[in-house]
Amino acid sequence: MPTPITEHTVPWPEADVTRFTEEGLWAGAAIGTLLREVADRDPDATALTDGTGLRLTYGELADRADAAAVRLRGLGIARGERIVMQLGNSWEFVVLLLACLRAGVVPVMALPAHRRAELTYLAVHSEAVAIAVPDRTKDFDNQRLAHDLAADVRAATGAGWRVLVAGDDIEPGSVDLRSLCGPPTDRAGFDMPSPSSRDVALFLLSGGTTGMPKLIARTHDDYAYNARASAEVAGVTSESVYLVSLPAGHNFPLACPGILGVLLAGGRVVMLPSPEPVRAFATIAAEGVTHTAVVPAVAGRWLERAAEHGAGQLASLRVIQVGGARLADELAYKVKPVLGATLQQVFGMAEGLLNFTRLDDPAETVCTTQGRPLSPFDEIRIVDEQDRDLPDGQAGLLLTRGPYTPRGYYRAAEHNARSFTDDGWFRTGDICLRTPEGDLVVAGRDKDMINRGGEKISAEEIENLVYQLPSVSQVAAVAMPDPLLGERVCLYVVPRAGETVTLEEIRGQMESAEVARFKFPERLVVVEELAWTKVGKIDKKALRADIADRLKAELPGGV
Ligand code: J2J
Repeated sequence: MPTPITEHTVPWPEADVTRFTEEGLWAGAAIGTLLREVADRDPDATALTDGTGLRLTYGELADRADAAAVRLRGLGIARGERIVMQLGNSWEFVVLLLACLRAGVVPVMALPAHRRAELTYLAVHSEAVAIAVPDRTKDFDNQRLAHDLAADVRAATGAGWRVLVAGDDIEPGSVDLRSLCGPPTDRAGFDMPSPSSRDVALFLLSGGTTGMPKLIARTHDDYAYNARASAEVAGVTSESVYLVSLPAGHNFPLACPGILGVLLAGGRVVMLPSPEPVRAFATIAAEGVTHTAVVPAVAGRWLERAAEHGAGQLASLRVIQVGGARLADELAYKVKPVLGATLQQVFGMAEGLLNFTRLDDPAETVCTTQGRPLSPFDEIRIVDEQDRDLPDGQAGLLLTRGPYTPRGYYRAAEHNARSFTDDGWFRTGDICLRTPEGDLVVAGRDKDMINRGGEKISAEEIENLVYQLPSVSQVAAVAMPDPLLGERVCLYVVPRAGETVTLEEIRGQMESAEVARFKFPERLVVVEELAWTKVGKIDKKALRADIADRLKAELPGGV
């Protein structure tokens, strides 16, 4: 039997639980129960479409979720057990998610780009008993890989392993998700006990500065609040139509307000597999989309498309949220004039704290800051290296505590001692300053991570993989600036004496290690020695400056 989750989570202190509940932030109900209540109030309203003609009303969606919850139990997947979710942006994603939230089965939100290395780690670390995947994506056979993981997972956890597949090609031994998530076959009432509101609802993945992403256990209470409060600040109501085009398992499109916030408000969710502008614009026009969320790199592509072909298709779009990485002020100023929608900057993290610019903020605030905390109960400190508070206007390390920021990562006591202060403040690793109006500006980062267009890559993870090459003596992974994605992975390598190292070789190594492709380094700088700081650490700041200089010099007219 997998270990109960509670053995490895860090709960909020009881005094906070009481305060958040008494203040009405925490609803004291499971998310699945809250969604059932929304559905019962207006069962005929449309809840979910996917641009291909599928349309589910709230009644149909809730009935399917209930039926799927019972079917999960029928498969032997019990309350509190974990299931790795790696579905694309499809209706099955939503139904299975709601089924889990109803049954108390805990999804672990993998990303579509994850491959064997990440999926094995997630399954083993969470002691998952099942995985949900599409049959395939483009040229990749997700179903095959899901089955191939079985032996490793069983060996590590001793648990069973079910493979749930969405698609046309269901192999023997796979569970067909379309029928699992299909309409109920009998009218018998739903008989499953509701999970406790303080139970873990799902696991999100941390942006990652360590070897592998940490798991973040979000409870029903805190995550429902996260979603509902985000819906309010984004102006989402039952009239809203929200387009999901980022990977749906990411916190941003999942609950900020995302799928859950929009459904809890009685609005409509539209699932689209990718944010590619031609199809996204057509879907916005066809579905009357009012709200959506993108990363800065996508905002840039949408701005280009609209500048060339006009924004006529975006007439219904009222709010475009942009977050996940720093949006350049120049791009921010173009959003409203070119796309016609109000920009809302979102500076968030799967660990909790969310900052939003407000819809009625002056243009300067919207375009030059990353907003302010969502909740009046969010606490923020900006401190120096010794944890001393800094005055407004001065950049420092951002610490936070609050009603939807858990007090520790899952199963990571040692790491928690570094990432959280003794009194429960989370060290975000972001360097921010606060304006006199209370808005935050993200000025940098004090964590060893590369933010590739919103995809977070741990430098340590890449370095560990590269060290497996015998020709490598020393390696450092750093962010190099990129006009499209903001940052890409650049490697500095010192080869062993007499050896050579090439980028192809390194990428080949990553390929055979079966890690997600977005982590593959895109530039190699071979050096005789690395820069070191006075305390004997690799000087990544100097390396980042070095690659930025090299890139500048390569530009036409560069020095
Ligand atoms: C600068 N850096 C940002 C921003 C995130 C909403 C939006 C984003 C995320 C997310 C999220 C940034 N400007 N606007 O979960 O719900 C960087 C910071 C932060 C890290 C968190 C959400 N928005 N970042 O990106 O967990 O460095 O969450 O600490 O993936 O992304 O990454 P992640």
